[in-house]
Amino acid sequence: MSAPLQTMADAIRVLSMDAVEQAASGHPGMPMGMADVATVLWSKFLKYDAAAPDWADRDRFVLSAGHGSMLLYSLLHLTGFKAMTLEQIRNFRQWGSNTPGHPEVFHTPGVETTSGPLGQGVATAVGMAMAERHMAARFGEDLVDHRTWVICGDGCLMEGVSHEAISLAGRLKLAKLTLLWDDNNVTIDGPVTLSESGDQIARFKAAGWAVKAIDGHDVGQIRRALAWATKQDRPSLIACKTKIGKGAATMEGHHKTHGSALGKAEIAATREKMGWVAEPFEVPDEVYRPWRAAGRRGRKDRKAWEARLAASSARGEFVRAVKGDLPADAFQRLDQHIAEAVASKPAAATRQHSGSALDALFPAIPEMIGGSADLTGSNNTFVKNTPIFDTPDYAGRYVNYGVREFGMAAAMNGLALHGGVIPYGGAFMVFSDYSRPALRLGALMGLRVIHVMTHDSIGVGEDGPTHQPVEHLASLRAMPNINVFRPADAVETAECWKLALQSTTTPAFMALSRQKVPAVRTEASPENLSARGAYELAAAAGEAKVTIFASGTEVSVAIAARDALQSEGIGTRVVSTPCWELFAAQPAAYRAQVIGKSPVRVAVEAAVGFGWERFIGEDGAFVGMTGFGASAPADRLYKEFGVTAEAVVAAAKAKLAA
Ligand SMILES: Cc1ncc(C[n+]2csc(CCOP(=O)(O)OP(=O)(O)O)c2C)c(N)n1
Ligand SMILES: [Mg+2]
Repeated sequence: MSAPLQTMADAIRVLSMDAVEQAASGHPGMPMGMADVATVLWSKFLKYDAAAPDWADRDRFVLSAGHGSMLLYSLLHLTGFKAMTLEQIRNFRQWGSNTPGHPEVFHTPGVETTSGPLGQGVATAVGMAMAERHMAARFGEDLVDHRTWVICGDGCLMEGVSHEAISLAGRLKLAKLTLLWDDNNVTIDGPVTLSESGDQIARFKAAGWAVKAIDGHDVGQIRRALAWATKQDRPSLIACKTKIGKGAATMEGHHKTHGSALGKAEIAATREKMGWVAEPFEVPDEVYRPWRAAGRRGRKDRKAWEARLAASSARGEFVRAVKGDLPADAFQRLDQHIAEAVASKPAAATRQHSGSALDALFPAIPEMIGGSADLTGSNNTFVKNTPIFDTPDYAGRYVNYGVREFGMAAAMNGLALHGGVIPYGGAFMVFSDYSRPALRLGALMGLRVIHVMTHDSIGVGEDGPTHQPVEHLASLRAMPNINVFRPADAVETAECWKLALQSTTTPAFMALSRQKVPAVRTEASPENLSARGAYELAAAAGEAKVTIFASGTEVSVAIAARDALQSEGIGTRVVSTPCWELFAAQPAAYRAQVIGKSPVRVAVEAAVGFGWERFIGEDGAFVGMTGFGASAPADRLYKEFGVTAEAVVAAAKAKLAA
């Protein structure tokens, strides 16, 4: 290895082992092992400008093996990202630092995605590469022309989501995506061969990738491979044969370097072996010099790009889309659609209402990019005549994600992270279990991603309990920073779509029905009532003795129960609860008013009751599911499981009599 590059890579090694030692926690092995590959990438190939971490046309670098965060933090520091000071490296993993245990996007400038849950970074990067191709098709390669580079480990490739991501990327021929696999034959428990006998290279090849294997410590080979990757007409895998903890005096290649500090003696011996004389957290000027030059390498490109943008007729639209601002007239047609629905009172499944809302939104918001995990017709996610996103021109706005719920959700995170697009994707709600790790990461990152989850209860009917969510609403309502919308009819569905698009830092989960429901919002409202999360839909005639709370398809059940109770002179109000999270964010006075003071409170939802105490208190009655569903027509299931107006009336009367 030529002296300067070797020294540059050693700087990563030393910073990483010292930071982990200081924190007495972290992962030195991976940063040390991939230091050579990362050095060549960040000094010769990656297009970026350390002075402008948010430059829209930068290459994206994803550290899917997030436990190797010190690799990324070292790179950011050495190349001169202002926020990544030595002080931050010194405070690795400490409270208030921007050097958390695993990389966190929007927390640390230069970090492109939160990573650490292995495999997901690969799938997220696929979304970024998709967004790049789409934006390039929309705005031209003068404005959008960058690559996505990923470093992943053995663990990432063992995870199932890697399969979904790799096969989708191969099918879509995402040529500007390159995966650098840290092929070190080590995971925590020992050699990879303990649990793996597959052939990764053959696997990638089979999925349509260009593949190459190199010695990940040979600078010449690394250089040639990276140059080769940029010339492929399909995504590329470079298997980088490395030694974990490369450079460590005695522990090189040992799985123990994966996740613990090397210890004082080993670090001293390693410094000695490297000929590294600087103190911990000191980097000699002659090492900074080439690194800082690397950090400035992209500046000229960036300036030229800025000039092109300034001169471009697409500038306004480009800047707006990248900022994430909606077009001025985004909701014009949707508002009209709401007014029409109030008048025409359409009875249909809420998934169909969602399709109608999309018909009004999709043409007005050109950055929306839809898709579905192979259930397009069932999820009502396709707007007629939309071109499909596909090779070779990628201008299409609908993605055939295939049967890949997790891969789709993670790719949507990547699309949103890349910016300039607003992704939504459909699946059966029960399979949110498959996409859940990406829902969680999207919520943690605070991304505007819209999950269109249809078939939201036993209302699925004949497909039976495997396809009927019962615990999903409760479990998703427990997740921070995700809005779980369960609209009741056409008007609420449109309102919820509007809220989903307006929430720039919170993903939306739309729980939509398979079965038809009557309209419940039959009067025009000057405000978006769903924005309150819960609101009084029907007041009591006379004094309110009973309040019935319901969401989605059970709102009409609540209305029928109210009619029955009122006909017997029992004053009853109905509260619709399309989004608990938004309700929780309302002022206390509003919440108290909506919950009201009626002596009896009943909730009805075709799901488990977990969590409903917040509306009905400990003394309330819950009408819903207590276990899994069954296979039968939906009407029969509602009767058999007792999710009916009669059951609500009986529950209310029992409480009144108690
Ligand atoms: C989904 C997931 N499961 C488990 C972990 C815990 N974990 C972190 S690193 C690791 C081993 C990864 O091995 P590899 O990717 O080969 O990394 P290396 O040891 O080579 O650095 C595991 C199991 C995780 N971060 N994410
Ligand atoms: Mg490994």
